[in-house]
Amino acid sequence: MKIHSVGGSRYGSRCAIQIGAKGINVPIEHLPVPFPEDFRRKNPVGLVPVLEVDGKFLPESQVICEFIEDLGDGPSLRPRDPFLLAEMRLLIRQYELYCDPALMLLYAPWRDQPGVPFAKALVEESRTQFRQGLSLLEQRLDGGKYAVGGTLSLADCALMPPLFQSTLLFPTLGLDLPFADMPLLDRYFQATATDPHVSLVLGQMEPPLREMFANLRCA
Ligand SMILES: N[C@@H](CCC(=O)N[C@@H](CS)C(=O)NCC(=O)O)C(=O)O
Repeated sequence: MKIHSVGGSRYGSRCAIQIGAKGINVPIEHLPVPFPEDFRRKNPVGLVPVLEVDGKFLPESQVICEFIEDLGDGPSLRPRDPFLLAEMRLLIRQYELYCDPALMLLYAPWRDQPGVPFAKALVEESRTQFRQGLSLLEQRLDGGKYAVGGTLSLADCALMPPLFQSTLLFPTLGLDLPFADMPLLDRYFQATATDPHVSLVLGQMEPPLREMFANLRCA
């Protein structure tokens, strides 16, 4: 079993935190960018991460994470309490539905035309939408170190990589950190970033992201 990903990926990093926390041996191989021509045979959508297991390919980071949990090896990253489990899934879903599209607003055109400066209005719109999504998370967090239940869960695996990415992205474009004025989210981010499994993966994300963001400019 192995995972195909790419350096700095906020989605691949979900699986990386989970794998580290469970102490299991699932190698994560980074593809060159652009991806090899035959990659779409593994995932027709053309996105990483993809889990390769027994010659079969499973895309979508959250599906991969849930599959790895279902295998049952290592400590569980899902709360036992049904309500906390639902809370964990809600935070992940709220992030995906209401926060991540704001980042895609920026990344999608840039992917087609790398190096082209972002329009200032687009950057501001992206940050505004991102903050609107984050305010939903702010309303649900309980002020604890981790997102739910006082221990590391799949919610932290999903939330921490993009929050970290946003702390590098928006300042690079001359804008303030997107959640500095959201006390629970800011405290959550600072506290969970000290978890050793999270901190290791954020540290691995940083160099490729800094390299990618070095070319971002705002027109
Ligand atoms: N919903 C997907 C999103 C995956 C995704 O957007 N992956 C990015 C890397 S962070 C990617 O593969 N980008 C390559 C491209 O857009 O060409 C998941 O959760 O796995």
